[in-house]
Amino acid sequence: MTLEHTPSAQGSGSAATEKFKSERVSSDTTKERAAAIYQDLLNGVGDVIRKHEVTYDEYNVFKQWLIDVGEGGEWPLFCDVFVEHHIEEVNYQRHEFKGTKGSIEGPYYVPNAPQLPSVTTMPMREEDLSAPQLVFSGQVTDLEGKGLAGAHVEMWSNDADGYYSQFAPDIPEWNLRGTIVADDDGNFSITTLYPVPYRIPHDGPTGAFIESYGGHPWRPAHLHLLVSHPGYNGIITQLYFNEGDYINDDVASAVKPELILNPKKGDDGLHRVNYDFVLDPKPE
Ligand code: MBD
Ligand code: FE
Repeated sequence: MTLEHTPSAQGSGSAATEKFKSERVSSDTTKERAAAIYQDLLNGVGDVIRKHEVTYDEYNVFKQWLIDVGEGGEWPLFCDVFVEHHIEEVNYQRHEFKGTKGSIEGPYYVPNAPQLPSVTTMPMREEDLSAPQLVFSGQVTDLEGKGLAGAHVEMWSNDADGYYSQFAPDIPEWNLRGTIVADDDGNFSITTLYPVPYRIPHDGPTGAFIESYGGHPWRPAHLHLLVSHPGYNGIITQLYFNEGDYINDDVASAVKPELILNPKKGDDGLHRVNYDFVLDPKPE
């Protein structure tokens, strides 16, 4: 790892915050629903304070920490690591999807990654190419197993040093990012860096939070995916690797057993694995 490749939490955090702000989000939540959520939220905070008899010093450290997270641009990072898995599970169960299980998006998705053919190698730097490689192939189908021609498999992952392009300095813009266009039967085959465990940025307030309770900032090795086809519910998910470090101890609590791959190493040194994505039709 070279020094130029060491991004600070501040740098990756504020890049994630700038990206998030550009999305201009909104919600049509009613006043009644807002009141119910806020009451429960504040009552929950009150219960915790009473249960643990939180001190004024602890309260003031908390206020300072909230300020630090905002100034460091780490709210997208903190929320996606510690809160998003609840949101993802609640929404997944509510719609009773039958297709491939989703998982959290995390703070580092970038839309409109360049299109790549159905059989492709991800854009990689030399240091990524000289690390172990994975051939990840599969088919995108509907619930009946019919291939979805030209389905989009958007994939993004961290590099050999553990960093995401566009969220760390000195990495080519679309490194390890791409929109793979499946063939007429929905098939794809992607050669990529065999993912390595990833440490979330930990030199800022999110790291201080983790340190304060004696935790660790690691996520197991993972691939991020957004699989979509017109007329179908797009899925955001992640795939993990059997027996990898932190698979049972993900700081972001985002591993699901259905999403763990078991690649086999071939005589040519390449690891290969197959995984099919099943998309639910859009309601209506
Ligand atoms: C990541 O790479 C990630 O996947 C999540 C969920 C949070 C921070 C960084
Ligand atoms: Fe990630």
